[in-house]
Amino acid sequence: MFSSTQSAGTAGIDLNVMSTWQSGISGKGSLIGIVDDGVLLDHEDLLPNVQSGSINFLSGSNGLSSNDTGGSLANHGTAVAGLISARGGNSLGVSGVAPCSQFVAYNYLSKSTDANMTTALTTNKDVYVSNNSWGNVDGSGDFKSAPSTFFAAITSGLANGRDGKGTLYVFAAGNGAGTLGEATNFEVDNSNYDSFSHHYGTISVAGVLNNGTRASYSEKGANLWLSAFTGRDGVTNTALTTTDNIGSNLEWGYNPGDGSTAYPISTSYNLPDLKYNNSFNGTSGAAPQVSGVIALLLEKYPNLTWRDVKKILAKSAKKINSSHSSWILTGQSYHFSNVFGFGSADATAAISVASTWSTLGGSSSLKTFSYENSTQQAIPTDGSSLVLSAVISGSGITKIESISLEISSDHSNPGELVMALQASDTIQMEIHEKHNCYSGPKKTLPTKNCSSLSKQAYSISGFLDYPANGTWKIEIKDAVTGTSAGNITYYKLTFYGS
Ligand SMILES: [Ca+2]
Ligand SMILES: [Ca+2]
Ligand SMILES: [Ca+2]
Repeated sequence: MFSSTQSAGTAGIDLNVMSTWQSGISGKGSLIGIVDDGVLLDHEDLLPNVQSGSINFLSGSNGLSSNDTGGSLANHGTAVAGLISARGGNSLGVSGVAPCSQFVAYNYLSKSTDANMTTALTTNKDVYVSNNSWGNVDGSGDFKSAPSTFFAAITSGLANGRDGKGTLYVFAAGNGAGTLGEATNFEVDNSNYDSFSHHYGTISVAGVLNNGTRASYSEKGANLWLSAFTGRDGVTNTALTTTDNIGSNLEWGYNPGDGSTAYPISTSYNLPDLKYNNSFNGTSGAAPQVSGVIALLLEKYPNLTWRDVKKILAKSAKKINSSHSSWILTGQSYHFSNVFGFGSADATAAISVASTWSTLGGSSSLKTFSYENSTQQAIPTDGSSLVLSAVISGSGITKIESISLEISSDHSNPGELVMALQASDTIQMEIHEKHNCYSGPKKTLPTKNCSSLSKQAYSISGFLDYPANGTWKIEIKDAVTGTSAGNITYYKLTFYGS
């Protein structure tokens, strides 16, 4: 998180928290909701920041139980919690990004009913930031839905959290781009294919290594908002150091004391203190850093709405790996990449941008405008593009904050399609790429046709601050020529903004 005192990594490739901490900002008063498999609440370096109100869906109990909110199931959430809210300055273990923030934990992933999800995401309206280092199962390449209760819960929390200023929902982008060790040009999942990742109000976080390059597993997506730091296996590549779950015989967590780690690959080295591990990784490790940065920002400026925070984070993000071919300079002067989002989170820059900020308002003043078209337009079989147009006028939206695109097609294998959304100024954002789908979350399994596009939704972040009025073009190409290509039967654009 802070690069210059570490032996590995590139100086300046970090969250830029030091001057924020030195100015006395540590997340005090910011409440985090950790939606995960469970958190070891009485961990020595977490307990000082535990707030009452955690829910254990397995036992039905509220509050701090004797040991944790998930027993051996609390491995992942305990690591996530430490990255945000391990207490700093206590001469123990580690420090989270927001070392004096407080948190409540919900072990939804250990009993994942829709009702529990809604509870975990919305029951405590005082939650500033809801951290969600989870999504649908990675690595099959297929479109994965989320229940309507999910979208309702997020929409409700944006509108009703923090007295109408909104809870911030941070999500891991997903680890299904490939598997560890694969070339970075091997794409399976895209973050947008997972419906948990593309609500217009959420913040999807990609993972980069400590030299600013993409973590090979981190999913691309037009829906990405930010990046933060993560690692590999902790052996040949640096991984994240954080709090670790312990059991009655200290056998739990990613550092169970037997020289192995549970995820993603085994390693022969970890820390001697089994209450901490140095092998956590994935976009699950990146998202909590953004949650921590938001906790710092909201301590200093608690009146910012969820919309303010999202735009401040985009404006203050750091362009990393600046020669990467994915970077686009938009017509509104943002740098955007479908690998890195607007860039890596920068705490000190965010607080600086916020110091002169005029509020956008919350959900109640958010404008939406939709255009839809039921149609029957053939996708060419010769590799040329079908271009669908949407001429928008009278939207009343002069500054877009997010775009949602829904598409239906009778194409038998939409994995063959390449799709992009183009604004009036001809800047294009890639929203779907040619990829294989597998019969399970492993590329060694047989391939299959990807499931059909039935009002499949994609979220597009990069047209931030564009006017909605104008001519939008959706370009669709079948990258596997000669075979039947099918038709586009429906498309809908929804603009959110002010
Ligand atoms: Ca500590
Ligand atoms: Ca995924
Ligand atoms: Ca352990």
